[in-house]
Amino acid sequence: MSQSPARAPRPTPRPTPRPGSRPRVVVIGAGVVGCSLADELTERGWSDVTVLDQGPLPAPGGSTSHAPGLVFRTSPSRTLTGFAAYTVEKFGTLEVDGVPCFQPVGGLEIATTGERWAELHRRAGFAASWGIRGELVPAGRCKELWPLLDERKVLGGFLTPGDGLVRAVLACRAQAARAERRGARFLGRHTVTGIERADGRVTGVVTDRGAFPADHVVSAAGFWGPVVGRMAGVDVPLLPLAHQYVRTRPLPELAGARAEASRPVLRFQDRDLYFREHTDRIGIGSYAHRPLPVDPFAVPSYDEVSTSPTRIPSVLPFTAEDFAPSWEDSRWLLPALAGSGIDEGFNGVFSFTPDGLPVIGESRALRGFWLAEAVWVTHSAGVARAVAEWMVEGRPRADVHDCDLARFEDVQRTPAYVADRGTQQFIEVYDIVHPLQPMERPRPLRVSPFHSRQRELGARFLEGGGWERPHWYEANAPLAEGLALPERDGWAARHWSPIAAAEALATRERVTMYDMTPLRRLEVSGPAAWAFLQRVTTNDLARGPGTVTYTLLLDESGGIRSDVTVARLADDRFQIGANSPADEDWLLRHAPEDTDIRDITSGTCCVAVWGPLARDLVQPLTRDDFSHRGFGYFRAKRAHLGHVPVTAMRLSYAGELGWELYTSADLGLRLWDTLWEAGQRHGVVAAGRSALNSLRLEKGYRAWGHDMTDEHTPYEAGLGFAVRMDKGDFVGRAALEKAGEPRRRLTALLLDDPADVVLGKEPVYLDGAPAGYVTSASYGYTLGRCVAYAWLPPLPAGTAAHIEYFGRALPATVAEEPLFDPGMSRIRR
Ligand code: FAD
Ligand code: THG
Repeated sequence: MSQSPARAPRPTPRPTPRPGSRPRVVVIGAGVVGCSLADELTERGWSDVTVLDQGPLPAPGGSTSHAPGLVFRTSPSRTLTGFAAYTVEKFGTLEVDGVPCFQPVGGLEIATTGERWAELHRRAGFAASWGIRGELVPAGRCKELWPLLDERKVLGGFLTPGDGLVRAVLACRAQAARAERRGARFLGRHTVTGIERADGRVTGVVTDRGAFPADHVVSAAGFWGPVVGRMAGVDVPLLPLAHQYVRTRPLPELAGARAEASRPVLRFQDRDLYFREHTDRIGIGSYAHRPLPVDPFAVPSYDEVSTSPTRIPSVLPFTAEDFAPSWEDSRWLLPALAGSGIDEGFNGVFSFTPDGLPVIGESRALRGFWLAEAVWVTHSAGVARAVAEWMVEGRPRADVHDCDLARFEDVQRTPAYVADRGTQQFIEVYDIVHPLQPMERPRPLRVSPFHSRQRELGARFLEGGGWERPHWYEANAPLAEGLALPERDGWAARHWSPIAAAEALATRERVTMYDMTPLRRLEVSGPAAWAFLQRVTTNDLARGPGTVTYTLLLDESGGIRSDVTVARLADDRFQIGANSPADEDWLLRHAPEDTDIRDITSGTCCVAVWGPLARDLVQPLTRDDFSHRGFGYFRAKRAHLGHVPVTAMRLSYAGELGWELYTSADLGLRLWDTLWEAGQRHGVVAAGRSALNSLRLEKGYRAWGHDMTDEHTPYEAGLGFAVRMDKGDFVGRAALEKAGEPRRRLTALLLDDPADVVLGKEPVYLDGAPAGYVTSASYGYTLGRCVAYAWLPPLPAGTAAHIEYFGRALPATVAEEPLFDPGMSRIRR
């Protein structure tokens, strides 16, 4: 793993109801997550832990009870890879009665198509980026590792020696025993039926065998999460689906095998299959069948099913017809199976979320109620450690924002959305997914008031946060004719068009309109609003109404929670330009009672007019002064543009002259049309996010969640200019005071060859050794080179590096920032 710097853990901010004593914790669920959590909590001194499960221990009948336990650590998500790496590290040290909980047999993913072979190169890149050892191996080596393979079908494989098999029930026992020695209790056959609360805080749980008072309750209920969530009044966005697993009859080829498994766990993603050994049999898991959703509210209890053939609640009867094509595919790859057959099979249930990631964190509506759900065995120990740190120290030490319960928009928590997206995640589990690939359903979900105009202009929409977001407009195709752009490879050309280059250049040369409606807007108001914002941000807000300030939200240990703009619209009213729903969550958790925080995104809209002719476009529409003197950089003003009252803010994520223009949603179309008409004589064009991403990277503007997270301090991220240590105290200040010289920096790289393009998350090598990873990247159309930002040790400009892209080493050079317009001559005029 890339090392995160040791930061001082922050003391838990929540008052425990019984001062002086250890918090009482109830964990619901004794699967691999609940058991791991009890171990992690008690290790941190929280020994008053009670783990309750409705089923009998140690195998109470959840997904853990039958998981075949394959662990592949490599993932596009750095967070998930970190969770898995810790699981392997931890379970590798555990055993029960001399039987190890982890078998380090290695992992092997094979390709049978050219597209998959390329994808394995990309996955090898993720592994290198996140610090996982792995190598691409030829078909012959795959055959050596798995002699049953038909070598002629295989193009090559990706071998990760540190992966392997977890004995999940054993890992539960080992961790439960350790937790019990530290004081934890594990009680089987206790069904939680209610969550008790007072004053917005959890106070305990009710079971069929009595009540258990608690200061913290963690739902580690696996796919029953929504059921427990409902008891607490918390929407848990996960969908349980059944997934097929079979064991073959003994194979003569494996006769005499003594170990339970000795060959790498095998993935055949081209047909949605995976394989492991069970001594002389093969276990086969399939995601190839139709989605089989399960209603968690209708799952029978342990006792109801204990006499049925399936015996445990998380197992449904095997539907052989669904497995038939997978059996054919398995025989195609492993011809020895022809002489065998399926001995037993089942449809096992586990959780899928709208984005395929776990759901962890504390509910804001019910403090002290935590979720640790939709977690694979693979990630279980890592998730448990993060949740334990969060509970005990106030925050996880590693970045977990992509797993945070607070990441979901309201529209992403409806049962219909969860069902659509959860099903799609099942279908896509092993698919090759492009970083820009939009969801297919439900679309369109959220549209801005300009949607009809955008469609008329041939907008190519991708999706983010449920919003339809134009990436470029086909109407601008003529502008792209004759542009000399390097040819792109098929992958980099996906969800991209040369039209984006034309839109970016139009922003630098003339004037363009961007739909910024999806940019999250919060209104913060009240008599204490200023003091509150001053305390939770890094920049000095001691400026009057009409000012806009770029600033950071830090956590107590100095990590960047977000970067936002704060517009002071009146003495006690502010508009925040934010990044994700987690920002609102963060502010609400810190705000005093009398400060009102409202998300106004949905009822409002925003068009940005950017480019050297922006003033020529806007000024004739209004009597308000839009001159440089009358409307300075990073200022805000109420104004009238034609018939439309707007809030105008002079700033630009594109790094050009211009304004963000906000109005209410009902007037949005009128605003768009007004600007469009006025812009005709200036050659205005609509421009999309593809162009904007390029422009912001040329200008060095960071994107939170990609370029920096709470693992990074402002100084490491190159955002020290937004921190005013002399402004008085603020959240994170004390930690920054102690921060030493940065040991790594967010570094701008320019690719040497103007024809090369990378997309993000690729490993960066210095002197041939992995040294960091790309956070975001785009071709810079003004610069004529690809710009890539990367986390690297501090390096002087001019240092040579290379970026690995699908196995190719692309030369790149550390560049001086900002790459474009360092004198700010284009913005401040
Ligand atoms: P569970 O093990 O389901 O535990 C939740 C517990 O909560 C249950 O024991 C349940 O009884 C209890 N509970 C629920 N409601 C209540 C209540 N009201 N009161 C008291 N107790 C309650 N993952 C991998 O990493 N690798 C694999 O190879 C793999 N293969 C899989 C194969 C199959 C066929 C299946 C079905 C899953 C597989 N998984 C795999 C996924 C993995 O099994 C699960 O994600 C994981 O076990 C979930 O662990 P958990 O502790 O969250 O949930
Ligand atoms: N517009 C508004 N709010 C936002 C964004 C936006 N909030 C979230 C996100 N985007 C914040 N990101 C940035 C990044 C850079 C700048 C603005 C928002 C920016 N920086 C200048 C610079 O770095 O030179 C100015 C900094 C300064 O003067 O302090 O403009 O797009 N409303």
